Amino acid sequence: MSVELNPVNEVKTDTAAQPPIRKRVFSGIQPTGNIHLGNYLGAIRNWVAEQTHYDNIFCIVDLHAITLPIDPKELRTNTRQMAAILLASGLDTRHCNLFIQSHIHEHAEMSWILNCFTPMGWLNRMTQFKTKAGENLDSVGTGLYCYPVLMACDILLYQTHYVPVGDDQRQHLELTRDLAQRFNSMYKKRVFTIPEGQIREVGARVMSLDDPTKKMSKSDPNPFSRINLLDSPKEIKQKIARATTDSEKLITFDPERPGIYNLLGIYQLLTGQSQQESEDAFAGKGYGDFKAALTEVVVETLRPIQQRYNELLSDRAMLDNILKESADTVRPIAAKTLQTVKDVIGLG
Ligand code: ATP
Ligand code: LTN
Repeated sequence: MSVELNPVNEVKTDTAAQPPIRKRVFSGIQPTGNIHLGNYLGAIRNWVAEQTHYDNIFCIVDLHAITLPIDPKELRTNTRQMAAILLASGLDTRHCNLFIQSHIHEHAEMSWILNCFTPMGWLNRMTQFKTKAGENLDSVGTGLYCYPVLMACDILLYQTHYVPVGDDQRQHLELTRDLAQRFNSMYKKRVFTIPEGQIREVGARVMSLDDPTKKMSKSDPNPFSRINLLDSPKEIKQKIARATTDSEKLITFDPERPGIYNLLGIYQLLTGQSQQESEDAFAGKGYGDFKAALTEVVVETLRPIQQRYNELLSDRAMLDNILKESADTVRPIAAKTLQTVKDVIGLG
């Protein structure tokens, strides 16, 4: 029996305005706290903007979050907070599904299976592992090493077509595609859909405010390196005021000047202007004017998100219900793919 390319078609009922079968999108985000403007511009905002175009599945990847030490209480809190932030940013569960990874046990089970099919050489090449393990190569858990395989399982379980992520996930996506192709060709069946990354050119790499040669990151120990989505207007003002620039005066997109390039990029993305329009807005002006304008744009973008976030978090039962409904909706897709994999390799 050959396996269908896209075994479970639709999660949501299509409306008349949409083509009958939409392509499936899957993406994930770790509930590790400190969610920042890079996550918003590189990932979340794109998920929201395109949520009506696709059959979307978004996942809060708590199994990934335990690949580095994390306090249990903090993990549980972060997971709900992440759900609230995503919904407050505009994800609408009438158009997409949003669930917690550990609520669908197929992810962990598939992960064991695909670990057995992943050459160590492939994982040895993963740069994120090297960065995150740092000096602790002998003491980090093997989960951190196998992290990309779990990510591949997330994607492949749902027969995903597109994976919208930031630039830092490029290598993990390649591994996912390689793994799917290898498995399909080993068993001469199209068990997995081969996914494609959706990495937007603009916003895919928002840089750190204090060191604009590094990406803005949740795990950077310096809080002044990022603007968190839940920062107060005062914190935003302070962080932008301290952001690294240079001694030149022009407010232009000059890649040789990474500080202003990054800040102007954030301004451009949040205002929806072209590069030229953003440069024109500050012609003849200095950093003071520019930073004040950027502060205002960031504060005004985050204000409604923060307001809605607080409302959502105050109704924990409703939030849990949304997450459960989504998990119940998508679980059969994952179960079907896992069963196919087990059948093909002879388990059971
Ligand atoms: P960490 O830096 O601690 O690994 P993170 O900030 O990369 O965490 P994730 O949960 O791993 O956060 O990423 C969530 C999404 O945000 C992913 O799609 C990722 O590609 C994107 N993303 C993360 N950082 C940036 C950034 N600086 N610019 C653009 N997109 C980003
Ligand atoms: N590794 C990703 C998070 C992630 C993900 C996924 C993204 C886990 N599973 C599946 C896309 C699809 C990260 O750290 N940003």
